[in-house]
Amino acid sequence: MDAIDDANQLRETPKNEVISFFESAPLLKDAAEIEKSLKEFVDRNTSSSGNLNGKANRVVCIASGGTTVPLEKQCVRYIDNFSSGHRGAASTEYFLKAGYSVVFLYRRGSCQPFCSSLPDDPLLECFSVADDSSIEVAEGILLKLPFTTIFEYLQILQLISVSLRDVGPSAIFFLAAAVSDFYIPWESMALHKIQSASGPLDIRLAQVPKMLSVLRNEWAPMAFHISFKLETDTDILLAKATMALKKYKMHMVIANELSTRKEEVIVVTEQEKVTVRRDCTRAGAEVESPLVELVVDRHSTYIKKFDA
Ligand code: PAZ
Repeated sequence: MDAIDDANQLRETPKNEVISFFESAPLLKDAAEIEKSLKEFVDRNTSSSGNLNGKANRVVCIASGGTTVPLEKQCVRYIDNFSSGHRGAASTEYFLKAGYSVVFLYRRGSCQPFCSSLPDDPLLECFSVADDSSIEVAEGILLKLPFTTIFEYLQILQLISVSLRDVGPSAIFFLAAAVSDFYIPWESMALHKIQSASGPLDIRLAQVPKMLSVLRNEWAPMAFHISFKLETDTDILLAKATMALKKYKMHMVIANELSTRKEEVIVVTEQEKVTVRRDCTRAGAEVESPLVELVVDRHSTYIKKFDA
């Protein structure tokens, strides 16, 4: 699903494409409830005395796991991608340890913080002692919002960005989710299960509008924005990451290759390209530990610019 061609990389996201994506998307269930929990969460964690987790007002939105593209409105089949959500779940743990409060926007069924090697299974949550939900309830520093489809993902991301707008430069968007590039617009989607008796299936997929630029420029213009770039061809990885940095005016693009993504990533900014590696000398060490450390450092520098 990640076949962006170079011509499209250079194209601005037309406003009408964004408007028509949201207007034609199926209504988000629980939108009012999500907005309410976001408001309470932001109020609780951005008081004058700092957040409940010790780091003055710093909040990170972590997007994790892959979005699906339904083929039918009453969905039986869908297009999916490989993302396990491990990156997002592990990073959530390190941001919490660094004193941030976290909005964890995750794919239902994907890896969860503090049990990231296990699936998101309600049964497992019954047995867990120090799991994510206990943190949310006990300390109020982790808000978990699930999505499945590309429609849900983008609608919830918009709600989050609007609710974090007043957090200004203290907010980070850490967009590790694998987001579909193509989809079937709701109005042209079959209502019922597609029948195999009709012969081979021809599907035309529309391009998902590039919401990164909308997020960066309109929804949360003061926040610190980090996107990810995944490729399987190392020869084009850095060029693609650098292009995304410029085109979407990201503060950081984290480049990774499919087969080595758990070992190393390359952090690309306007000033530097830093390779971050997992500490192989320590059993169980994860690349997300030094990665989040570096992000927190660069975020602190970013915030200072606004204090001056
Ligand atoms: O979810 P995961 O741990 O299996 O993989 C993480 C990742 C590769 C999805 C993430 O690091 C990433 O690159 N996300 C953006 C993918 C993209 O370019 O669409």
